[in-house]
Amino acid sequence: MRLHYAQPAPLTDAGWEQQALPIGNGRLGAMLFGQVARERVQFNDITLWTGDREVMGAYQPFGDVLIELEGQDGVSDYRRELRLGEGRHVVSYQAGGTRFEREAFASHPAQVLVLKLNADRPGQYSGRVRLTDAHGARLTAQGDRITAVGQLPQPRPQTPALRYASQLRVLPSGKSPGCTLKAEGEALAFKGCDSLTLLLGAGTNYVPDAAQAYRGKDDPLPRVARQVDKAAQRPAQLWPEHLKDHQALFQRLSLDLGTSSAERRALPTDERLATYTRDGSDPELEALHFQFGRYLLIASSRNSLPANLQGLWNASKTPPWNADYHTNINVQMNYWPAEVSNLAELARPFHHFVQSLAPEWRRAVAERAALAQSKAPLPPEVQPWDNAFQPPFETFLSPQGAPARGWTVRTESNPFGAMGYLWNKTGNAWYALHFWEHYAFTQDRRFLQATAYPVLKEAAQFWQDQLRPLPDGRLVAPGGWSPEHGPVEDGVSYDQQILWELFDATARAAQVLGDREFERTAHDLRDRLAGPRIGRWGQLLEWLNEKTDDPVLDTPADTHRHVSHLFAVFPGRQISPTRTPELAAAARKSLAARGDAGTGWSMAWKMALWARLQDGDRAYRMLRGLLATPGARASEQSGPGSEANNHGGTYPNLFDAHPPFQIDGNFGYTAAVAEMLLQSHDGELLLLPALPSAWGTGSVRGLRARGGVIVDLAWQDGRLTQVQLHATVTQQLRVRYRDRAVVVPLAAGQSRRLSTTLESPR
Ligand code: FUC
Repeated sequence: MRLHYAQPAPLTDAGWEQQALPIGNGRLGAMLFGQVARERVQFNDITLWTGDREVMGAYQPFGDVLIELEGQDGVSDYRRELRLGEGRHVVSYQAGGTRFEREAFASHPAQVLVLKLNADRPGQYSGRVRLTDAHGARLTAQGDRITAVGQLPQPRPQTPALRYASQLRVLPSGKSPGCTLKAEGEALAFKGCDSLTLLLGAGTNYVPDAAQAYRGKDDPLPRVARQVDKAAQRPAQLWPEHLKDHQALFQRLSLDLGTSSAERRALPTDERLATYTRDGSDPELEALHFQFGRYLLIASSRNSLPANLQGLWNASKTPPWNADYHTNINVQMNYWPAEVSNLAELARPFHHFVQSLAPEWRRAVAERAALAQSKAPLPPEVQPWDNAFQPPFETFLSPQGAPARGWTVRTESNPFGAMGYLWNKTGNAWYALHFWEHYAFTQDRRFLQATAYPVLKEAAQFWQDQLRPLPDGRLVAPGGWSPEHGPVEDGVSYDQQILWELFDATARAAQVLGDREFERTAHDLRDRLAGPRIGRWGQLLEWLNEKTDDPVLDTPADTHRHVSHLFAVFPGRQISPTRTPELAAAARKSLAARGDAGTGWSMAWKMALWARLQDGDRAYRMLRGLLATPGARASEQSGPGSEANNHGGTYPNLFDAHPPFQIDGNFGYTAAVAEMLLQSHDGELLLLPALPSAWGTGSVRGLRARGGVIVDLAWQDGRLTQVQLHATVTQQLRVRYRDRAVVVPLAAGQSRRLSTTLESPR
C-alpha cells in the first residue's frame, strides 16, 4: 500500500502536478517534492478562497515551508514513498556516511502538519527553514517560530477580507550539545542538530455561515498558534495518535484483485505505471489506485469544506476552473466513493456545504424569479446565454407566475455563494440525492429526519413549482441543458432522470418518516414525468425529441465527454438490466457510441456505467484507459465531437489527469471499482455483478451496501467462493449472485456467512 519513487519531484509546476505527493487532514494539506538539499513543502488550507457572494474568485495556495540542508552531497540509496495505510510520506537517503530520513504527515487530531527530520548519526542537521506566504503576508521569525499573518485582497469594497495566518515551529531534539537554533531575518537557522520536528499550523476565518458572509469574527492567528503549541507540548504522541486516527478510516476496507509479479511490485510507481500502460497485468497497481482514491478522500474531506476540483491541493493562484465546486458532475463524483468504500462520514462535509450555501442559493433563485416577475428588461449583468431567461420560460416561476420555492445552482460555484455559467437547474436534486444515499447506506434515521428529508423535500417542492405539462400530460423540466452539450430546451433526459430519482427518493423518505401526503405527491410527480425513450438507432435519447437534422447530436458519431443522459443507469437506478432490459440495451448502445475517450472523470463515469450494465470486461477496458499515461490510449478512442485535449489518464504520482490534474477521476475510479464488485441500488445485493476476466482470483473485505450492510467477498477463477455479511440493522436482505437469488434474514449486529450457492451453512 505505497507509492514509491527513486528520485525527487522537480521543483516545477509540472513536478508539482505530476510527481509531488499529497498529504492532508481534510482541511490542511501539502504537496511534498522529496528534494534532498532544498525541500519544498507546498501547503494549503481548504478554506483559503478569494471571491465573495458575487465574485467567483479562486481557491488559493497558502505558502511553502522551504528547508535548506547543508552537507547533503553524494546522495545515494534515495527513495521517497507515500504510505497510504499510514497516511505518511517518507524520504530516505544516504549522504556523507549518514542515513537521513524525513517523514511528514497531516494530523487530523492535532490539526497541524508534522515533519520530522531524523538521521542515524548525531549532529548532522545544519541549515535553515523558511516559511513563505503566497499572498505577501508579513513574516516574522522569532525564537523557534515563524509567523505569517495576512488577508486576501477584498473582492469588493463592501466585502470583509478573508483573514488568515500560518505558523511554523521548529523543535530540535536529541542530545547533541552543540545544537543551536535561532532566527536569522525571516528564517530559522539551525546547526549541529540530531533531529528536528517541524510543526505547521494554518487557518482562515472562514465560517460556514451565510449570515456572517462566511467570515468569522475571530482572528485565525491565536487558534493556529494554539494548535501548534499544543502539538509542541507532546511531539512524541503526534505520530501514534495520527496513525490511529488514519487507520480507523483507511483499514475498514481491504482489496485484493490478484497478485502481481515480484518484478512489477519492485518497480518505482512511475515506471510501474508506464509498464502497466503498455502491458497491463498488474492487479496490485489496480488495487493500489482504488485505495489511493480512499486515501485522497480521507485527506481532503473531513469537518471542513468538501473536496474541490483538486481535492485540497493547489499551488496556483489561477487554478483550472478556479479549483471550484462544479455542480454538473465533478463535486458529486468526488463523493461517489464515500458510501460504497465504507467512508460514510467523509460525505458529511459535502452535506454541510450544501446546507451552509442554501441561503445564498435561495437568494439567487429569488432574484431571478423577481426579475422574471417584474417583466423589466434584464440588467446587463444577466448574460444573453443565461438559461434562466431563455424562451419560452421565465424561470424560476411556477406556471401560475409565483416564484419557485427553494434553491438551485449554476454550473460553477464557490464557498461564499457566488455562482457562474449556465444554470444547472437539477443540480439541487442531484445534491439532495447525496443526502438520501447517506441515509440509504447508514440507515441513520435521525439524519434522514433532521437533515436529509428537509433538503429532499425542498428540492421536490422546487420542481413541483417548475415542471410544465406537455399537451399529453407528461411533465417536463423547462429550459434545461444536457451538461455542456446541445441546446437549452424542455425535458432534457438529464433533468428528467435526475428528477425521477429525486421524487422516488423523496417518496421513500416520506414513507419512512410517515409523511403520507407528500409521499403521494412525490410518487405522483415521479410517475407523470416524461420518461426515457429509445431513438432511431436504438440509442437512449439525450433530449425529449430526437434530433433528426443535426450532423452530430443524437447520432452514433457523437462522442461528447458528458454522458448525462445515462444518469438513470449510474448514479441513478431508473434503468437496470434486470428491471428495464430494453432501456438498458439502449443505454448500452449510447454508451458504446460515445466511445472510450474522455477526460478523466468521463472515463471514470463510463467505467461505472459499464459496471451497472454488468459488463465487467468493458468496465475493465475503461479502467485500463484511465489508469494509464494520459492520452496513451487515445488512438483507439478519438472521434468527431471529442475535444482535442480530452484524453484523460493518470500521472506518475497517480493524480488523475483530466488533463490537467483534476481529482474527480481518482474518486470516480474508486467508486467504479466498488460498483464492479458489489451493487445494492436495485432492491437486492448483487455480488460480483461486473467482475472482469482479468480479476480471476481475489477478495474484498469491508465494502458497504445500502441497508447498512458490510460485505466481504472472495472469488476464484472468476467464481464466487465466499460471502460474509455484517448487518447494522435488522432486515430481510435479498442477495443475488448471477441467476440465483435468496432472501437472507439478518439481525442488527449479526454476521452471516453464505455458501456460494447462497445458502447459509447450518
Ligand atoms: C465540467 C467538465 C469539464 C471540466 C469542468 C471542471 O464542466 O465538462 O471537462 O471537468 O467541469
